[in-house]
Amino acid sequence: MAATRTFSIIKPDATRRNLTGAVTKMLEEAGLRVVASRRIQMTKDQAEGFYGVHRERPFFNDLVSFMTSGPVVVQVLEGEDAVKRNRDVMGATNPADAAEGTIRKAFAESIEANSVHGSDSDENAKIEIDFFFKPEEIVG
Ligand code: IDP
Ligand code: MG
Repeated sequence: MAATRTFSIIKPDATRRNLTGAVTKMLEEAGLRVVASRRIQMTKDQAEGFYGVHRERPFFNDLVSFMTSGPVVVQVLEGEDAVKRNRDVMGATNPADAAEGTIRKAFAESIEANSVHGSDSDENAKIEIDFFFKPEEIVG
């Protein structure tokens, strides 16, 4: 099967605890390759745009505040069935439900501060990658 791409964010709760390397190691051990990476301070506009699908959810404003509360690392990951592979190693949204061996089980602080984002479909992966990266910034 051909390699595909997905989009990942190491969230502020993880960068604050200096877990960028630890999270990336788990992604790599799951068979994903970092083909683009940038550490940024997300603006309110960026966070609102990125999470636009959640605009009507009760936690939207808190989520935007959280995602702009510190640096994040935006990454493009490549591997076989990358979207599913990444979702599997991330674990459930709520760390209380996350399986052993997943990033959220190991590191997440709460259902909100859950250490990582990962695209949920190939379509959204493309949209999310394009939101943060130019084609020439992705080197596989
Ligand atoms: P996902 O990140 O596992 O795909 P989504 O439902 O897409 O989960 O939610 C996006 C993000 O919004 C979550 O990762 C988490 O940071 C936050 N979030 C989701 N549900 C809740 C909630 O019930 N309370 C607070 N924050 C939430
Ligand atoms: Mg999601």
